[in-house]
Amino acid sequence: MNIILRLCLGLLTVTIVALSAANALAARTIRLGVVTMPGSAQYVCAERFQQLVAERAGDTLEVKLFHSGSLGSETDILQQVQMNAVDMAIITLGPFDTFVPEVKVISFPFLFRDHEQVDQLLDGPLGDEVLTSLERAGFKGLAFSENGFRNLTNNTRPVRTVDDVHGLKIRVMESAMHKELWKTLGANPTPMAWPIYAELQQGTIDGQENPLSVLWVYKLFEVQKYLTLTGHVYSAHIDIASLAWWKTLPQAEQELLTRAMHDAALYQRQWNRQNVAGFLDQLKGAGMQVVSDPDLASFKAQAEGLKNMNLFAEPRTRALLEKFLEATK
Ligand code: EAX
Repeated sequence: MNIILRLCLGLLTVTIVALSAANALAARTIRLGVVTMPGSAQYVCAERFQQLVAERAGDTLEVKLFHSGSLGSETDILQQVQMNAVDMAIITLGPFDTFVPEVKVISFPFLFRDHEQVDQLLDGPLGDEVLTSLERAGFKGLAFSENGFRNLTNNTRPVRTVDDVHGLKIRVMESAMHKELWKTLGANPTPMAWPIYAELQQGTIDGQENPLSVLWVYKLFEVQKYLTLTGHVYSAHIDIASLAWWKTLPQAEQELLTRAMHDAALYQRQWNRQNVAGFLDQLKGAGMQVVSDPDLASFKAQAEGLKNMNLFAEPRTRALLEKFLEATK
């Protein structure tokens, strides 16, 4: 054989061997989306998950994080997960209710007594029932991490009783349940995607409601004067995968990812809870005026009305609400 041809064949063989070795070594990329930025509650969970997957399967799987609105709003991310343009996501529970109505039950106002009760129910059969229900919309539900208990802030007046809410323009998540809740409490709610700093600054809205970590991380204390510790809704995140994508994974990978997300969620909930008191001190230090003991009975009495609204009329939603109300009695 001609020497040149032989050299060429040799080179080709070396290239093919090198390419297939590289292929075997290259980890497959999992695309995971959160709407919020580094340091936020969603991101802390995502980052921990990324770390755990690297430790446990770093030579086969690699998690790439998309954050800070780079994929659009939480509703946009959910749509991308449905279509498997994104593989996984950590999303605040609110926007899920337009995809699967019964998930809103977890956000029912004043449902949970404390974190212990949250963990007991969400990590038990009722939580599993919610995770499974997501499959109807093309999501594989893996675990619950959290935003935390939500509190009201506004620029108009200190809110001490539900009467003080009257007429306030409050931004709510893209969720039917949150909109209805604030209407019932007497506010004028406007659904808007996250983030909302500019709208608060410009005065398009008077207030908003979110857990303390969000007020701190997104510097909302710069554009909001009054904070009331209402704790009106426990705001979970649901940590999901695209069901279509999930079904293509070998069982061992499904198990590894489920465990990693579960561990990340437990870690993140502890992180969130340990930091609540610190965030409150920092918000006070930054000049927010805090009403720490509002008349919650007045809020609860009015929020009760939600139970009998159309929001919960759909049979599966009704049945799940009854179960959660019974379990938290
Ligand atoms: O974490 O849109 C919201 O109010 C959410 O709480 C947001 O994810 C901030």
